[in-house]
Amino acid sequence: MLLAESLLNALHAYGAREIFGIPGDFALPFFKVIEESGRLPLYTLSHEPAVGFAADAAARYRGGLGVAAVTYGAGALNLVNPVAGAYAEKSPLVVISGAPGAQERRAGLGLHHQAKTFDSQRLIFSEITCAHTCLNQAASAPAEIARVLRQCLDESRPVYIELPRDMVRVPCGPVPLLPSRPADEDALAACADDVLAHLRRAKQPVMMVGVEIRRFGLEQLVATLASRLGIPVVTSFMGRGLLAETDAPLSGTYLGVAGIADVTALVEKSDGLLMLGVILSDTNFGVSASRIDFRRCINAADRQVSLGFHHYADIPLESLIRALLDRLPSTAIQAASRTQIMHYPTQMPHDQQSITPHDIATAINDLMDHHGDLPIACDIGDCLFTALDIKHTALVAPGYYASMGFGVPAALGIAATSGKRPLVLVGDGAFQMTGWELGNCRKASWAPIVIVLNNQSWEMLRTFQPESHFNDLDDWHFADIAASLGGIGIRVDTRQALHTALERAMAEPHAFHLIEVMLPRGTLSPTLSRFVAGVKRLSSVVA
Ligand code: TPW
Ligand code: MG
Repeated sequence: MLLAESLLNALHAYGAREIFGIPGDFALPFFKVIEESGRLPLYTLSHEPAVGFAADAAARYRGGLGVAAVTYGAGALNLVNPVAGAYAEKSPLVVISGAPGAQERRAGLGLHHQAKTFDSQRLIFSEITCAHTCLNQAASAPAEIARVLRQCLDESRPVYIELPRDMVRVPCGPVPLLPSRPADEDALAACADDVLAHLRRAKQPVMMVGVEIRRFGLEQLVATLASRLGIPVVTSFMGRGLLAETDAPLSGTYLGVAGIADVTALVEKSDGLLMLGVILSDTNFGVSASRIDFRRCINAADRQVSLGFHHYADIPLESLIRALLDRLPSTAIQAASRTQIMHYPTQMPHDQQSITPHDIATAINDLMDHHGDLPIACDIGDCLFTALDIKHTALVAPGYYASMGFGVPAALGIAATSGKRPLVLVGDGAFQMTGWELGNCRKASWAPIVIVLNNQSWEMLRTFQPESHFNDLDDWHFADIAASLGGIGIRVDTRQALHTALERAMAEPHAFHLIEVMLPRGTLSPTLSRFVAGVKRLSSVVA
């Protein structure tokens, strides 16, 4: 077997289902093996940031590894931002970069795409990945690949594999399939007992779920745990969309002062907050109405559990949840305290009024009520706050690292890995960054429905600094580019036209639809208005 074939087999065995990439001469030999082996489908895109976002989103949506394959230097270094985002938001993204071979490294010349030294690139990636390796020896390659891929899954963070081009066709053995690193049984038992005792003492326990429960494939187990415990469940902001495909009794999404008041009160008044896989970030907790005392919470994330002043190391989330389930009676408890607060606006009037972000959410809810749920890929900007008024459905979004440009490529990742038709919510500023990637839909038969919230503005920035004119963007007429990219574009500025465009998109599923929604500058979603007010209030307290 060739080394590249070993690597591809291992990627598949550890859970990858497709590869996104852009080749270069240092990567051409590997891409040849990808194509000719047919082991995993290869989707080429137009610019490496989109390759990273698409692979990341495929991993988030499907669960399991996402793969981005690129060339050395100019290719790989274009991936730094998406990989940093995947690190921050715990997505198991495997970066495979081509690289110079051993002989050319010895030639004494500076090689094209070389930044500083041959190792510069690997060192840069070492900062934003949880494991890295250079496959420059056939004998150790299988063990190295196994080590790195196991770590990727165990930590649910990106890893970096450098593949020198002269190693691609070297004979190599198969890669062992390593099981995930187990917990210490005694520590796990003590921890689970401790957690249950803490919950039993609490008068108002609440469960908050975060992205790790999807990363580790635990949504169904968590839904069962929630029903056996009989306590209310909320998602974190980053966790929006979690449990949507289960029957877990969700009360809503916690967003402090920016969120629904009842959900905020539920979380902040709890004396037993059980956080499962939640990232302790400012976007999740920075706008709390009354500060949550994390020392009084149970926090299980990053293979650790802390509660009060007790700390348990090396406890995988799945082991903890299974240990808790083992200790609970198998019947669901119908708790009187269960509160179902989720609601979403519906029935947008089909009239000649101009459109607000709230109307967009309402129109999408109407669409899903009629045609069934669509998975959503969302960018950063008011579109993400608008998404909070949309029915709770599967969602991928950069809610913490907050890189613009994520939404469109993420939808391509969802489409590639699931075959489903995603809905994209993206602002005009973010669309300027990666919207062009829609040109890759036709050859792959993807047909996302893309809603561009065109306020001709970096509106989120304007909310913080209204006096700055540089936040004004020009009017680019995005709908007009759709036809040349192989899709259908329509610009809408009334609620009637928005409704008609969405229905048409559902009726014509064979091409992407770009619905450019014109919004007057300064029209914000209700959640962004509350978020901005909250942040301003908090920063004035700090100042
Ligand atoms: C890669 C900083 C955060 S929000 C924003 C910027 C520039 C404006 C977004 O404009 P858009 O949406 O997309 O039109 P809206 O609703 O605000 O009008 N560069 C990157 N990522 C981020 N987050 C920024 C800059 C930013
Ligand atoms: Mg905008």
